[in-house]
Amino acid sequence: MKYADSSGTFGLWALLCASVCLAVVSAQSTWMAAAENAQQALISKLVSRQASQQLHIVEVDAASIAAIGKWPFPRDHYARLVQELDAAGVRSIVFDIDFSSRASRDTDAALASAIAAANASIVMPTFSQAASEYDERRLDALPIPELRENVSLASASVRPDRDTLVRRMVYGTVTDGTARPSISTQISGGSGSAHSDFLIDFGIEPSSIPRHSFFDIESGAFNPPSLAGKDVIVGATAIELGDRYGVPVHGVIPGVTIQALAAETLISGPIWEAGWVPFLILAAIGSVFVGSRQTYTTLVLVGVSFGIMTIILQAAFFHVLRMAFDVLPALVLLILATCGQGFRIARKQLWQKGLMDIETRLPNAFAFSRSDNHDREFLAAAYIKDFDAIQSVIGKDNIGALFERLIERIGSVGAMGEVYRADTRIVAWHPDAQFDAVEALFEDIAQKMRKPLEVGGKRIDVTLTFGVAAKDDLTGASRAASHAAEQGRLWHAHEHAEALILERRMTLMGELDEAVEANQLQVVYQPKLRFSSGAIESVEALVRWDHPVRGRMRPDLFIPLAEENNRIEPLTLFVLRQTINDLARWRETDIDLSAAINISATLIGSDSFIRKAEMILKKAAIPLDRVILEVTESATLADPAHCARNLRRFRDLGVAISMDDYGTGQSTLSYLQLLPLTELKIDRAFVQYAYRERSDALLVHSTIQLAHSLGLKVVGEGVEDKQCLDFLRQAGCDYAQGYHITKPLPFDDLVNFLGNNQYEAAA
Ligand code: G
Ligand code: G
Ligand code: MN
Repeated sequence: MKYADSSGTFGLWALLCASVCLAVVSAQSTWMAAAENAQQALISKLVSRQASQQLHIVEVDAASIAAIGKWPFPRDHYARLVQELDAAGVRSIVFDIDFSSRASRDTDAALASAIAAANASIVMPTFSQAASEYDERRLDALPIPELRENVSLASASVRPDRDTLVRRMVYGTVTDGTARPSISTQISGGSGSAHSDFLIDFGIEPSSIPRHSFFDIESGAFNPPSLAGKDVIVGATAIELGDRYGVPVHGVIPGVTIQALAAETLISGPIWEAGWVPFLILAAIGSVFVGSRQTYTTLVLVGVSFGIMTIILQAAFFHVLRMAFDVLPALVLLILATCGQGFRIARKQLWQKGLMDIETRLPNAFAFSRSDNHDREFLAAAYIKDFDAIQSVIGKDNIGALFERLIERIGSVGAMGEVYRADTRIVAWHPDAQFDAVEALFEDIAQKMRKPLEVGGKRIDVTLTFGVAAKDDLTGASRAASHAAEQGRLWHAHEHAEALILERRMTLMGELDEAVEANQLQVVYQPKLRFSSGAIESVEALVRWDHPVRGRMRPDLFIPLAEENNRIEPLTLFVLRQTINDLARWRETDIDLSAAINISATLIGSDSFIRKAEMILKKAAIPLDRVILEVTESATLADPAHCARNLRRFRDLGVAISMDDYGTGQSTLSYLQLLPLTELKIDRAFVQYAYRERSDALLVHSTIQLAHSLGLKVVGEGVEDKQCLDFLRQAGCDYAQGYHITKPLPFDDLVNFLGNNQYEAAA
């Protein structure tokens, strides 16, 4: 069943466009930014790492305040701190402490002279702040002039994002027309343009930055070599000093720690921000995969793995290459694609449910209406007789199995293609057959249905009737099939189909007339093996039609038509002439055969035929006892007495008379007495399985007895295997005919066949 699926690529494009729009909008929107920040924080957490150990923090902590007993510290404490650190050989001392106002003259001087004496480079902060709460002007707070002399100045400003978290740090600021580096730029010795900023790497573990208490350093209670060559940043960590900010991952931390983390970030090299495009492209590729999943399980599996892959890749890029990406648009695209595909799977399943018969899982009438039948010739339907009785025997649960077996059986006759359950008790299909072959097709199927179906451990007899209609007319075919059931006929054609069949037949009959003249008809011969001599003494002539368009046609496609349309006489006369010619040619090569010609019952009553046939026979250059007439049609003879008289005229010429297809139809016992017969052919339906079916065996045995008692020879037809042949021999049958000996053969092939004695192998 086909399912329109052009929405696939379109859907993908729509998704892509949607997520690009989303990415653009997300750059503006607060909550999208918040989501992006949250996931980046997650990445930082995933890839946490240690600080470089080059940078140490000297904390103005609670212990130092307690020891010194005063805040702000008198400046001589800073002087001692500078002296101690410098003596330890630090490379630089960076103050994240405000020196913009005077303390006392002598302590300020003490600090100034300590700075002047130090070898280490000293950095002091400038803070940019609002002039007052509602004043937009920004003032720059610089250290007092005495302290400023021997230090570098660096900006210590920290700028939280709108959600109050600090994520970024500037490379520098311009205050009062002077560009100044930020503390972190100053420490790392890097450069960058003022006002442009960078992401602080919160993957660096703050606790891995070495720390010292202010008072311990001032009082010399530390290990000086551990600080040699290091950079030291001095700042407040005591909670009561309030210099604290919220950051991602680590919560609220002191401003000095933020400065340290920013510096550490630059020491490792700044993070390159690669935006949202690369991962969106990756997600687009992922969406193609997602979009081709057909089950929920694989869909979720693929969707989730692409999501996880995005996070892992991003973490890897961050950790190894120090690249940060915006992945939210990509994740949104993946989620949308997964949901979208999930929706499509659901829709498709629902759709298929609507197209499927629940009991049998066959496509239903609705499915038929959606299918395309353009290249089909016609539609056939089979109606299951006594369906209710069958259902009550096998149970509702086995209906599916019943249809399965049934379709198997019908399918063994000819290809069916898609089979639909048109109705509770009707299946429909487009036979792989020509219109004029429907009758033969249905007869073949009916023949196959004689054997019971095995369903749920029970043997069920199923009788079918058939209907045909135009290729797209399901109702017509179904009605025709149930109509046939009501009428007790094998099949029925819906009106339109009937007209079509009629038309086809008429053209076919016109063609048959031409065929006789154009030599398209051929005669092939099927040998009969004589048991008593083990030799082939007789053959049956069978007509073939090599149709220029339809190829070789089976006689059952055109013989019944010819009979109905008065074309059987010329055809039969043709076969008679041809067979007599061939018999004469065989005799020239010393092959002495008898040949049987099939004569339709309708012809036996025809005086015109009898006259013409007599003429041909009288002129024949062969002994007429080599000719056998096989009376084929099993229907009642119109005027049995008249027919008997006609046949006697042939008998009088020496021609033998055979009764074909004995055991089927109306070939009644009375004919055996009435007609001047010499031979009886038992129908293959009884012969084929007589070796294992008791009732068949009984009929074969009694027919042979009866025939012999009437002085008739008996032929067993349709011998397809050795068991069958052996059975007939033992039953006292006189001749055997069938594929086991050979199929019907053209003239030359038969000569070869006899020459090679191939039949002996069969016997
Ligand atoms: O093998 P085969 O498919 O040829 O035979 C199919 C049917 O056609 C058989 O029933 C056979 O008797 C019949 N048939 C074959 N040839 C002739 C013929 O020349 N005349 C008539 N009336 N029937 C024939
Ligand atoms: O008797 P009648 O003319 O109906 O039989 C001839 C038909 O039987 C032809 O169609 C011929 O091809 C067919 N036929 C001959 N031998 C066999 C056989 O062994 N098996 C089957 N199924 N058909 C056979
Ligand atoms: Mn025959």
